[in-house]
Amino acid sequence: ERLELMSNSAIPVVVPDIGDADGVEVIEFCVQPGDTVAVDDALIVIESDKASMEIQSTANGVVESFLVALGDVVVSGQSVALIAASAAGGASDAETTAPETKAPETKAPEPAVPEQQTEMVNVSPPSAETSTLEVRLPDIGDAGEVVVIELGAAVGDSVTAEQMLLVVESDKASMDIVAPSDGVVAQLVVSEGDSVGEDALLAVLDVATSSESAPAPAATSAPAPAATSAPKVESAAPVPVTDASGLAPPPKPAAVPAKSGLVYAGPAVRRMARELGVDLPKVTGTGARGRIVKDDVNLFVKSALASGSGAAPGGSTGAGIPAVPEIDFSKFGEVTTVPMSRILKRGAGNLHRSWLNVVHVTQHDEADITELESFRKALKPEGERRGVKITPLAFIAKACAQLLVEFPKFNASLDPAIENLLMKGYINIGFAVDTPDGLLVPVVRDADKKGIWELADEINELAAKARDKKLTPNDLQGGSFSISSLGSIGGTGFTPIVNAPEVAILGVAKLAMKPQWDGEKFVPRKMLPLSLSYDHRAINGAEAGRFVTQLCAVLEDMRRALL
Ligand code: CAO
Repeated sequence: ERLELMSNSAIPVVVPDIGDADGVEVIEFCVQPGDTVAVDDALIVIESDKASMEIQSTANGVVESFLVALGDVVVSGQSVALIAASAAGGASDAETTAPETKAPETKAPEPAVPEQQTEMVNVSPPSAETSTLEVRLPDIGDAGEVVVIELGAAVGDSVTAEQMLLVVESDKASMDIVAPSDGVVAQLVVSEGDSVGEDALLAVLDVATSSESAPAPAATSAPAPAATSAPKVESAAPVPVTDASGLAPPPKPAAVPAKSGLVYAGPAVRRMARELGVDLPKVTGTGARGRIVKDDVNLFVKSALASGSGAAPGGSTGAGIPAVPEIDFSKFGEVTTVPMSRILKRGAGNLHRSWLNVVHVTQHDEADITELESFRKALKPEGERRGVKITPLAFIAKACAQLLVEFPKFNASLDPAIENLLMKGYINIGFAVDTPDGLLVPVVRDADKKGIWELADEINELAAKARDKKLTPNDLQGGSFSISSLGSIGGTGFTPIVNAPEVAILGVAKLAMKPQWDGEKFVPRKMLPLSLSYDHRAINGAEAGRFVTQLCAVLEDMRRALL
């Protein structure tokens, strides 16, 4: 039926000779119907569990339609797409016919194994426990010669059956060459960049023949016996797709080396990654079955550049974080651009850095501050006389300072190597101040040595300076613990972001009158929600639980701050 729909000028693109594979899956469409393509442009990617291949256009023109869907199993010679050839750029006869008639290029003569390497193959002498197994390049269809683009194992490595040993690539396909059995790599006959043809000797494995002992690593220094003396246990040449279905699932991660065995990418993507210096195992694949597509590599490079860590970041922070797509919001309505203030921009950078570095956990609790609130209200007239406004924050800061003496880890920092805790002999509490220009965190120094009046006075003064843009750098430095209070605004709780390199921050939400069970009946109590975010690398959950429980106890009865 589909063929009936073909227009006269439509040129079918067929699956080329794919070696021994009797069926592989369509995993990606590289273009859409209607797209203009040129000869050799990738149209579709097909993949088995060991090889992937791009099917390229055989004509210049426009993609009229695809004759297969994602997930379809295809075979050699099957038509997969129709190209409406442009007048100027039709395909040649040879290109439009099925590959059976497209004479495959003469197979590469005997594999390009240099003489010296041939000798090396035989240096692993048979022993009572081991024998050798040759790994040769399987039938590669009409690819001619392929290039070794990646080595996944080194001489002396123990490998398991099906583990990737190396990856070869033609201009259209890449293929994992896997170990045919468990063993030890005795020889790697090829290096990255070598061109090899079908049946070329690639590697030699020492394979245990005794069930008791694993094969010893290759004895490369052993004298080389005659070639015929190395018994060939079996035909070791793996083939691209030998599964009955041809649709075996991707190899299990455990069976492949971490370096490259998890990489699912077509030849064009591999080439692109090599050109850009991108380490493909670090790229998250968004294609079918986690396959890496060109967009993934682009995104990886973009975000690596955005984080200032280069295209091939060696695990530096921020690498590989997918960039948020840029959207033209004006498509949806009016948009006005408002420059961010310097404070906002700097705050954003600090918050992002903390967010990415700190292993955040937040411990929540509620403190019964009914008595504390009565006490605070009772102090108000005195506060007016002193000219000091006294809010719950001064008491919370006092209680925290007390707790930080008791739990010094919450006042510490991690050293950059994450090998030591840097314990501080001072307790300086920063508190978040909301200003029209953004968030500022001035610091009350030596909070543990100050009384409530002094703390309240200093908090008011620093908050006023923050709002009046009068804070000095000194006011903003040296904090060892932070408090973020949204109590005057509202909310039942929130998860504050640790102000790294500090390791803990207390979030305070709005107190609420709540029924509490006093053992006999429910009584109305003023409950203050507290949320302690902490860096789990420095502090464990039990410690955080104890800290917050004790903090509640102190706030419930401030006399404890004297103990
Ligand atoms: N529950 C109920 N009421 C509270 C409260 C709480 N947890 N905390 C404060 N209040 C009350 C105060 O008692 C005061 O009322 P009274 O005058 O009747 O006593 C009123 O709310 C206003 O307090 P305030 O805001 O003037 O003072 P404060 O000490 O509570 O807060 C400051 C000072 C600077 C922390 C605050 O002004 C501020 O900027 N908060 C925002 C902090 C912020 O943006 N955090 C988020 C940062 S992102 O993590």
